[in-house]
Amino acid sequence: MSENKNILPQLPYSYESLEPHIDKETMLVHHTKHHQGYLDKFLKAIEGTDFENVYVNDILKDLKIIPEKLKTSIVNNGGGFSNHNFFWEILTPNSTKEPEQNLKKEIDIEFGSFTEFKKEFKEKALTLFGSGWVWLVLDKDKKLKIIQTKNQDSPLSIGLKPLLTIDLWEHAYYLNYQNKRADYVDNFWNVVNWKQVEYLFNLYIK
Ligand code: MN3
Repeated sequence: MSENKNILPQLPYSYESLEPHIDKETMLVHHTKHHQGYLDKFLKAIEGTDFENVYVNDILKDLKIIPEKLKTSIVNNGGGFSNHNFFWEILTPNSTKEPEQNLKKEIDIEFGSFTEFKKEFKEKALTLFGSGWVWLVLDKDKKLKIIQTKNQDSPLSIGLKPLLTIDLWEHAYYLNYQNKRADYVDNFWNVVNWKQVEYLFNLYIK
C-alpha cells in the first residue's frame, strides 16, 4: 500500500515488467505524465485551502465538505490522482491469474464462478461509453459489485470500497491496443495482483 501522502508513488515494479500485456511506453507515460499531471493540478487546486494537508482519499470520501469552486478540480484531478494510486497496486508481473481463498469463494457465491465474474467485468468495461473505470467493489452491505465510474470519479465518493479496477481511458491502452478495448481487457487478467485484491477484501469484510 502507498503511504497516505499526496505525492507520486513509486511503482512496485519496473515499467517494462508488465509486457507484453501492458507495454513499457504506456506505463512510463501513464505514470510520469498522466498520473503526475493529475497530482500537480490537484495540489494546485488545494494550495492555500483547508485541504492543503489532507490526504486525497479523505477528501474524496466526503464531497459535501468541498467548497463549490474547488469541487470540479478535486473530483477530476484528485480523483485521477487517487484512482491511479490504487490502479498501480492491483497490477503485478507475478499474477496468480485468479483469486484464492475467501475472495474466490465470495466471487463464486455472488457471480456463479470466476469465469462468469470476468465475463460481467468485461461487459461493463466494453459498455462504458467514453473515459472512465470499471471496479470490483464492496458495497455498504459488504456485497461484491461490479460498477462503472465516469471520467475520474472515485468509488470512495459514493461510499464503496474498491478492490480491483481497470483504467479504461484510451491513454491506458491505445499505444498497444489502439481501439481494441476488448483485447486490453482480456490481457489485463494476466497482470492482476490478486494477492493485493484479496488483502483488501479481507481488510474490508471484517
Ligand atoms: Mn489513466
